[in-house]
Amino acid sequence: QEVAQLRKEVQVEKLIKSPNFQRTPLSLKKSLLSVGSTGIIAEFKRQSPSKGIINDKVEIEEVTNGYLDAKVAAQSILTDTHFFGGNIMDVMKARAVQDTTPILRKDFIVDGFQIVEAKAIGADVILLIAACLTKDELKNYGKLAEDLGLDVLYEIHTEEELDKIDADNKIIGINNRNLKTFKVDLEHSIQLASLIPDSCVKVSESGLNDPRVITGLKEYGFQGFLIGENFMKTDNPGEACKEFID
Ligand code: IGP
Repeated sequence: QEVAQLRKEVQVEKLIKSPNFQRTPLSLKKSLLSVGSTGIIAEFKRQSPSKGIINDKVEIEEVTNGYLDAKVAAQSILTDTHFFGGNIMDVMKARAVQDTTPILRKDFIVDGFQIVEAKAIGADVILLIAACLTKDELKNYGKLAEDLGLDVLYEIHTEEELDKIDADNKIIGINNRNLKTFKVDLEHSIQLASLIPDSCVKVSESGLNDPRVITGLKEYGFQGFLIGENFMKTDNPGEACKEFID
């Protein structure tokens, strides 16, 4: 155990020396509040546990350029390999292409190391999933990210999960997909929206496949919309994204 701890410390030493670690991260909150158009967070997702392979042809660089061309508010990139076929290189490659639009490192964060790593690979934002973390972990990881200058997207799916977060001035994402059953229900966004304090920025996540749904969700105060599959299932995700941005 001591060896493992030591190894981790050595790795952290290395991470903080990477050039991206010196860079000032971009703010997701600012981006969502300032885009004059629909605040789309467009995701790069090769595969998922519910759908299998979604797209194994497109490259991260071309998708990044396409999303930027569509004027997204932010990019989301899955770095989980086991379920989503992603990796941290995808974030590094996207960062090498653009430094104007926030990048969310999308992963199951269960260790502070992953947060330091997120900064080192050039991400601006991390995801903290309330279903996977205790109240203390949410607080401590949130604080660590904040200290590093990273924004946090707190993801919830139920009212109990919302209660685990000190929900003031936060970016809160409501996942319409149940992570255990994979069932998508937009009612999650609609019902939980009213319970989230006005000081927060509200993001609706998953299963969004029609611009009219987005128009509807704006009525409930949503300012961010996280969309993956609907774009990634096409040959040209950036082009598909344009239809959602007015
Ligand atoms: C995107 P969709 O249905 O548009 O592809 O969903 C995003 O919301 C989804 O990938 C997601 C996710 C997550 C993946 C939301 N929260 C947590 C892994 C872990």
